[in-house]
Amino acid sequence: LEQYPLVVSTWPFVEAVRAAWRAVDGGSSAVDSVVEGCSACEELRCDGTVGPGGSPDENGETTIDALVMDGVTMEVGAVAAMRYVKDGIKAARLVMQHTEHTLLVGEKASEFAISMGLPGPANLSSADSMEKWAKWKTSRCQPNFRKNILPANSCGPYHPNYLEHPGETCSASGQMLTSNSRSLSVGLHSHDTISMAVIDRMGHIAVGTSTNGATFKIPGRVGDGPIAGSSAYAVDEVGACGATGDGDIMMRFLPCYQVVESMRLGMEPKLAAKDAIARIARKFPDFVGAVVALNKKGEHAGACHGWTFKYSVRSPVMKDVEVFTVLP
Ligand code: SD4
Repeated sequence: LEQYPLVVSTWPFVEAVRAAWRAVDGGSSAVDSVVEGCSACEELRCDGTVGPGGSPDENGETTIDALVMDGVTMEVGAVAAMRYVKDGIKAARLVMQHTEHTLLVGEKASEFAISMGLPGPANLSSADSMEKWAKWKTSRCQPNFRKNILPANSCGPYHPNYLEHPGETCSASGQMLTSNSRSLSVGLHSHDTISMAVIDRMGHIAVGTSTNGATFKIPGRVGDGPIAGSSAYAVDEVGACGATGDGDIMMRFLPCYQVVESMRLGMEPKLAAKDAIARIARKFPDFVGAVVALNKKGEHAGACHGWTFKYSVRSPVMKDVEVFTVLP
């Protein structure tokens, strides 16, 4: 079939798409190609928000959320808030292929990954992540993910117990953050998540995601990244979806499950993507996020809210990866 193989990914993660394309064009399965693609992103530290050395949490530690899903078997493997191991997507594949489970978390996920042969324990901090964190830690008004804790008209420096250690009253230079400026300034100042779908030569479909999650998150926070149906979803007979954005909000709506199920009922990718985003925006008009939808005909489309979204595609009729821009 001329429309296969096919690779689609959130954001202009061109090298990652090329890596997945090389694999799938060379005959690898959809699952293995998606792992190749997301691994490339982890190694390249796409945007400084995927793989080792990316977005730190409140304590300055970088952790990894990742997921892989096989659209043929509906098997899923995922790791959440994984520490000390660089290879998020490979750890997710190990969970899928070598356990009866779907999701492992934290240090136990790391222990499993290492016991199965992945390198570790490794330091996931980089000069870049440490510098970002140090700046945040010492800034006068720290944007953060807590709410209903700060005394009115005050903010940072961050302390876990604001009630005992009230923040300073902010001058003109600092201000309390609304939820929208929070997403923009805390978690989502860059692209944050690779969510990739691959259709292989057999026409089989798989998806994968990898991310450090939200920058300066509360330690232990798990976003949409490792949640099937939220950051990604694949159903062999229908198509696939990848998502990126404010995971704390998006994971309440399972937008990728919504997209695939809408396509199953006959919606075009564009309408399915727009509908999934609109459902979230109706309740959370300030949320920032996007989805990319792909059906089995190889038709793809994106929809976004609160930012301009780009996604990348490589198909047999393209000479190289092409980047598509979606306006809110
Ligand atoms: C998260 N969804 O952990 C990720 C972050 C992201 O674009 O995708 N940003 O919330």
